[in-house]
Amino acid sequence: MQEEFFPKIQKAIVELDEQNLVKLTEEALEAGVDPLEAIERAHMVGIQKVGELFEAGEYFLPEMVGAAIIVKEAIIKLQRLIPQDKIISKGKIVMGTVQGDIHDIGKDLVSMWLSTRGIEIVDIGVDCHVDKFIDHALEENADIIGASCLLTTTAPELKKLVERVKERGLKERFKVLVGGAAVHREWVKEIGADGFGQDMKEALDVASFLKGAPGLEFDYLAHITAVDYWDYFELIYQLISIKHNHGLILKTRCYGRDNPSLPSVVSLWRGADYQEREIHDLMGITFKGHPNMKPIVLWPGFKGHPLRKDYL
Ligand code: B12
Repeated sequence: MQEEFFPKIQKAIVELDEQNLVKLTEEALEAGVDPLEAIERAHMVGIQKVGELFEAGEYFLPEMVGAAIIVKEAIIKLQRLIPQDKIISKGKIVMGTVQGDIHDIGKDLVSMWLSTRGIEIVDIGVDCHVDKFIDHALEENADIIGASCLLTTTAPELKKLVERVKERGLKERFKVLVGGAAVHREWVKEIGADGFGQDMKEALDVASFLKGAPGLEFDYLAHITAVDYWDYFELIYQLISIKHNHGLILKTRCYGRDNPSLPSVVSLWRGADYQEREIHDLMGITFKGHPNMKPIVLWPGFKGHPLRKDYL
């Protein structure tokens, strides 16, 4: 089973066993593991575990540096294997890590994820002054500024960035998207940033959700459908911009068969209301934040979800 590779890869990262990491990653790919899934479920979890050990005082800086190096290398190799989606061609994001912070694995992963969706990335690196973000966004004629921040001590830089964008009279010109371990959703609202990404998928959601970003403006959700791949469910959203006459297919996955769930998009597109309810009936996926998740095609008391592979 492909699943077996994930804990083994995580263990190799925690043990800083580079040779084994390379070997297991190669074996996983040969066994048909999707590169993006490997990154999300093995490499990212492995490096988080190293962080937990560091926090618990069991690992020290050299271990964290060692783990970061081998994970970055593995991710770079995997990244080359991910097909680039050319459906969107108009979005451009300037992406960097805030001043005082040199963590770049998360920033690079989010960039990679967005670029697989056709969004153009301008990477300005780490330890970036707020004006560097803005100057590059202007020079590159970007639509979005993306800032990563992992340290609580540097989190005020994000607030500064949002304020500086306003001060320079560019609030309407750029959307500001923030993320990283030091950032929390509630706080993001408070500082007035336009979007927040907890992880790669959310970053994609947020970016796509930025219906207002010049050049994107996906104002119409044509339909949502779901496919049961047994190991995961794939959700497919077909978005259209009536204004620009372009379209985008957004795909995301959710794992676990007991209680799979995803955020609802009803607050963005009213049309998602019935469609999410239908998917809930037929696939048993719950949409968090849906205003009324009651059955739509099945009758009360109906057992199971008829479009699932395990439905008999
Ligand atoms: C690897 C690592 C390092 C490496 C970084 C190497 C590199 N090239 O990035 C090294 C060893 C250099 C390092 C140094 C330090 N680190 Co460090 N590090 C980590 C560790 C273990 C993993 C970070 C990581 O790469 N995670 C994997 C990625 C994929 O996750 P992520 O960054 O969160 O990104 C995801 C999301 O947050 C989101 N995202 C991220 N950015 C963005 C941006 C946008 C726009 C969006 C939408 C989304 C988004 O999407 C990503 C994918 O899902 C974390 C532990 C942890 N749990 O985070 C500590 C951690 C962040 N480090 C910590 C500390 C304290 C330090 C040091 C101060 C240690 C020291 N005493 O010197 C220094 C600081 C150096 C500096 N000035 O920046 C603390 C921070 C504590 C805090 N609350 O402030 C942590 C949490 C460890 C801990 N538990 O104590 N570190």
